[in-house]
Amino acid sequence: AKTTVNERTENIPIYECQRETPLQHHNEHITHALEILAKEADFRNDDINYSRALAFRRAACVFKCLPSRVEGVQEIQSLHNIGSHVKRIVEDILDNGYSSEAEKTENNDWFKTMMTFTGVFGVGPAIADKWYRLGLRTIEDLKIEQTLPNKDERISTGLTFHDDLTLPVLRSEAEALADLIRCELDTIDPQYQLVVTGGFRRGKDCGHDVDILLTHPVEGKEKGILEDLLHRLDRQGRLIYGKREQSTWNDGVLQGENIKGQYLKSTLDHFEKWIGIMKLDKKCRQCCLNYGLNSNEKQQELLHSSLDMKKVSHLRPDTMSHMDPKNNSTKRKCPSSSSEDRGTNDRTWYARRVDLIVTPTSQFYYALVGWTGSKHFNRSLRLYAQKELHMKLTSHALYDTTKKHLIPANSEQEVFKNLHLRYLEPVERNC
Ligand code: DGT
Ligand code: MG
Repeated sequence: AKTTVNERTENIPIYECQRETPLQHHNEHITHALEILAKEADFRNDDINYSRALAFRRAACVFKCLPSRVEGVQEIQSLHNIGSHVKRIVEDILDNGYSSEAEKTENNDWFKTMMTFTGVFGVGPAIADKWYRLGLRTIEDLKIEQTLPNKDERISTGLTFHDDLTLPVLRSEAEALADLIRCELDTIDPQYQLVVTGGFRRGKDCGHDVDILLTHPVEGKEKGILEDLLHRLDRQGRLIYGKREQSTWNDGVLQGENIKGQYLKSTLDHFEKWIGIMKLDKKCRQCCLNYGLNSNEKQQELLHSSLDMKKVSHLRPDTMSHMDPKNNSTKRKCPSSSSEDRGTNDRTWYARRVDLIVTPTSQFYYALVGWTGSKHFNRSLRLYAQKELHMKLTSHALYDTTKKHLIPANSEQEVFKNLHLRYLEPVERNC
């Protein structure tokens, strides 16, 4: 007999970090609407809307881990984190094929403009809203405005390379970039280690940036690596823009921060890092037939889907370091697309957003979990650690607030074990 979604999902655990959330799921028709509404609440940028955004995201996460497509509202009666508002939205989608509320939001002038403006490197909701109120609506408006408030060097660079930076970074580009950096590290000291984290590690095939974690097996030897590496990359003419932040970590940091305070909301950490824009050869851009990226139309769709780049990601895999691009027979060159050459015909490279994060080896596995994400998965881990274990988790460490000591980890599995959680592969952390 056919079991209902309800019967199969009664035991869905409360915390997202206790569930497997795959990249591809069965309820895109529902999560897409909820994520638009979450985004809209994010843009409103205050405490009430922070909670609203969270409620939409938590509901979306439940739908992402369901074993099949929801066909009737009765199927979701007993699920966690589905409030009356979300039920109304789901009902609307099931009755009409779409959510009128999400559609209205998507067509709203303010929302559309906020999406455009926050897509510029260096621009958050507060600045985007300020520009909207000045009557600005398009990237062109921003480029020609002589006295654009809050415009700094970062935003100027973001505007200059906006076309490049809204062209999703493909897995092949992340691999090429990692190879390039690994090559430099090897000449300095082959013991340096590098991992591509972020969405690529969770199996996405494209993203908005490349997140790279650097470490050295001897504690302390990681210091200075960033300066050396950046110097070498600069000499090769690879760097367009970047801001280097010094490490602000000390043993007091963890104990000092208010456990009920901002840290659940914030993704900020204390690692030495470089947040910047690099040049990457156009030829590194290879997409896969399998991923439906072979038509111009699909590429256009991808270009404009800044809200949810992972939609085109159908693949699995884990750490890039285990992937050999040469052996991957599904790879091929993308067909040339006018969109890919928007104003870049005269050059051989694209500007790509890159984050380089340096971690001491003793903090590496907590950093790896933190920088693999997803953001919502991290939030769930931290909330769970705090509420259920009276522990404080960050990208640096796990701190037992009762016993007042740090709990070390020598693998990602150990991070989960220390948290008394079943281990989840990176590809299962897509909530
Ligand atoms: P993407 O790049 O659009 O494909 O999506 P993600 O999932 O790679 O997101 P991204 O690049 O913003 O961040 C990667 C992960 O690293 C994400 O799960 C949260 C984490 N993260 C980002 N920025 C920070 C930060 O400043 N501090 C800490 N601790 N974590 C961060
Ligand atoms: Mg990323």
